[in-house]
Amino acid sequence: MRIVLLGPPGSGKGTQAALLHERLDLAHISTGALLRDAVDQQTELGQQAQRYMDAGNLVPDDLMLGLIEERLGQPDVANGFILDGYPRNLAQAEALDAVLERIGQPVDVAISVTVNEQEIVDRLSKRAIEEGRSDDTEEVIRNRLRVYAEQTAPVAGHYAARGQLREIDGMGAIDDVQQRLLDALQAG
Ligand code: B4P
Repeated sequence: MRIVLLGPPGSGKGTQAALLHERLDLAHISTGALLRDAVDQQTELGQQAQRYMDAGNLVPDDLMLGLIEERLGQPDVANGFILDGYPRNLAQAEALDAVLERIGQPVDVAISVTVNEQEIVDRLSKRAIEEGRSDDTEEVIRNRLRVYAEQTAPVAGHYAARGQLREIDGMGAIDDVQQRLLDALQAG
């Protein structure tokens, strides 16, 4: 199965994708995690991406396309995948369609995880204390939410137009959200 997970920062995409990866043995492709690795290793991509991430802005599409194409070329993708954090704007959604068509692995379903704004701020502020991620400060969280509303929210419409979008409630306990996700995947 090939799944796109959509949702604002803090909606639990990364958390849910990791659980789904264990349960269904699908490749978990998190562009945020790939970028953070590149920053840690100070690769050329990491050096270019860091300032965008630290400000809570999207990393330019051309850099992202190279990264996602390389990841989708790896052998574990043949078993299916969960895309967590990509696509994040309409141009990325169209670029992804083209890459997936080329490799014969089109998206089956897009799941949008919804949570209210106060919950997002609470979760990310908690993570800031626990993990110290440089983009979890209050000002940057606010910008990430703005970028999400302007650029990423319209991506849901891209999948809805093809009848591929399902929505789940991301509020409540992690296991409960996972169960809703599994139910949505089984809903056919
Ligand atoms: P991401 O790594 O995707 O960051 P995120 O949107 O905050 O989501 P994440 O998956 O980490 O958090 P989650 O909701 O699971 O991106 C970081 C940056 O990379 C972006 O701002 C951008 O600059 C760049 N980037 C990434 N992809 C890009 C792309 N395609 N194009 C351009 N730029 C890109 O979890 C948040 C917290 O909530 C966690 O601490 C978790 O433990 C907690 N949580 C989860 N579920 C919970 C629940 N049910 N109850 C309580 N807490 C919960």
